[in-house]
Amino acid sequence: MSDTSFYLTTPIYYVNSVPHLGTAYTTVAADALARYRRMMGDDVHFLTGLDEHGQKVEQAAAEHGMTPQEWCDSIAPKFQSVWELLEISNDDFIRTTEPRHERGVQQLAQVLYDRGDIYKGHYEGWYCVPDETYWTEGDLGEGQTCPQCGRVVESVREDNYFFKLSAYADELLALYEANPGFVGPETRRNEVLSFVKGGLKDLSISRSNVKWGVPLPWDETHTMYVWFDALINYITAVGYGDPARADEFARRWPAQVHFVGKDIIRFHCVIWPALLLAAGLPVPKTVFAHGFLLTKGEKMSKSKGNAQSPQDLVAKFGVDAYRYYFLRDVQFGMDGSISMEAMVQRINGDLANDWGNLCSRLFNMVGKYFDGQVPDPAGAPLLTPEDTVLREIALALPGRFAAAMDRLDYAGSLEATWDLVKGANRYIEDSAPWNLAKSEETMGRLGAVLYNALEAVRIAALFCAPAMPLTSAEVWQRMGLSDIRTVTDLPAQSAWGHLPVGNTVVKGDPLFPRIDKDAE
Ligand code: ME8
Repeated sequence: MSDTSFYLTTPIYYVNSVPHLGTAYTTVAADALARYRRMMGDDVHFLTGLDEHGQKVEQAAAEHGMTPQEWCDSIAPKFQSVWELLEISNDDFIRTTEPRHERGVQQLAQVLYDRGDIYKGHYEGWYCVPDETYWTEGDLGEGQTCPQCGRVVESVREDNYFFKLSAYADELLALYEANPGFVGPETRRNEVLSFVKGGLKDLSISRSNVKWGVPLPWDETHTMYVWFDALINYITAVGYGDPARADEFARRWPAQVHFVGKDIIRFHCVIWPALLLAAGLPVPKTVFAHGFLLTKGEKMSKSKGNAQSPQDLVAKFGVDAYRYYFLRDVQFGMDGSISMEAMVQRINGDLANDWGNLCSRLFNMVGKYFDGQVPDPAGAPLLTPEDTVLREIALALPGRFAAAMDRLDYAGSLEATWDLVKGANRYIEDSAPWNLAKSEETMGRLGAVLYNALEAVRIAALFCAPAMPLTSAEVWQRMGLSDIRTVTDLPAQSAWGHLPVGNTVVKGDPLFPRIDKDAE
């Protein structure tokens, strides 16, 4: 394992809801990066988890006649099982009600208190319970509604403890200036900059009327504001607050990427780094905020009722097709419309026709012409122009893929991969193996053509693996190769000519059955 720690996180999701397309979107995207970095040999640590405290959870539990802890315990397995279904390869799953977290949160609060960054004050203003966010009168929409979610806010009058957020504005601006990659994408960076330049107010970090939370260590009549508690999960999960895990914390922190949606950018790009700066801890390398998934005119659910859940879509299309669609069809960082039509089109076009069909017909020909064994390309040593073109596409892919993934441009990374998939299909058309098979004299060339096409498939499967781990593993297995999920040397593996001659190739069932449009 390499020395390079690559620590990445998703938001910890509220337990007032079960996993849905939005939370699954962030989690799948983070998973694809985690898988890619593992393939690059990094020592990856991928964290997701649950945000279990606060007024909203207190209320949800009461509505269901449960204690808050019982409520959380009933929701947590639902997240874990959906993440398993979606092949999420998280290394840890943190719940903010765990002692390891509560201990660390209390420690951080105490550090800030001791440094004089927390003081007691009085809060009078508005609070949106679903968003767990404080608002001032001037922020509100018509009818005293939350400017973010549009729901009616509550009036709050409490003695609270405040964090001196306003004192960190200059340091935050210096941070954004010195680290242009701290907030991504660029549009979000501008939003954060103008927010901070507009002036920061101190932040209430405790609630005296909410019982379901971590008590402040110096005043147990207050519980911590749920966002203060939640943000700190990113460090408590990797050992902050536990002397026995000091080495682990030093190795893992700071994180490489926090994946978040654009709705929670201020918490992650303003409050979180200010808390870390105040505590004298390093800030994360990047907070990347993706856009919202939008369903045009309820297309996802209209005809089929409840097709909105990840489970329903996976049952219909399979997990790899699900993951591929969201990563390929929505430009990561922008809002994106999703629809059943677009999903079926991607599955039938890119997956069934281009990729699945390439594997089927190629493996079929190897079975038919070479008894299911990888032929020796040495029978036709000369490179034709078609051979050269195919190899060049394959040689360019690792660099193009890496550049796209470094920008978290999943669509771009898959587009680069599809150049090879399409190139291989074209290569087969142009080389017409079925004609070469007609004469003994061209059998050498036939072997070379099939070898080259198989090699393109082997390499394409490698680059499909972060998005589509199951089918890539299946393709490698059908080619007699090792478990693709154990690859940690992607650059070496993606060099041309690794496919062993004589490997057994089996055709198998279609990787991606075509979806009958009328059935949808
Ligand atoms: O905010 N499109 O949790 P949450 C894309 N507990 N992504 C979406 C989405 C949509 N329509 N809807 C939700 C919280 N998401 C806090 C986080 S972190 C310290 C605490 C995704 O359950 C997106 O990542 O409301 C968004 O930021 C997140 O779910 C909000 O999840």
